[in-house]
Amino acid sequence: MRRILATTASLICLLALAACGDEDTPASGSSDPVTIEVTFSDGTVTPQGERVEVETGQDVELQITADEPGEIHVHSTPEQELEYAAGESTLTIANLDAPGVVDVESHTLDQVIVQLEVS
Ligand SMILES: [Cu+2]
Repeated sequence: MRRILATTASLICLLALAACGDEDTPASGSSDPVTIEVTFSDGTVTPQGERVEVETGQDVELQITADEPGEIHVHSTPEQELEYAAGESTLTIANLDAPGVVDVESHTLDQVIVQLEVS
């Protein structure tokens, strides 16, 4: 009887492990960052105001291509200002710890690049 119970337990364990590795990543910051490609060119930015879903504690990586250097303003709490150079660079937005909508803006262009829906 005991042996059967033990076998059942390890079977459940295996199933749980398999399910875990599938899709649901924990929101503990150990998940991969969300990557967003951002292009600055001729005074405009792409994307513009696009909504992107992010989990609490998950980092966002902005892969920037720019024709001029500039600064990105992240309306998180506290706010973050991130500078980028002309050419290609990667900026990381971290510490998205509170649920809500966080605007990511270029004040140079006065445009909203993305809105992060942190949940
Ligand atoms: Cu701003």
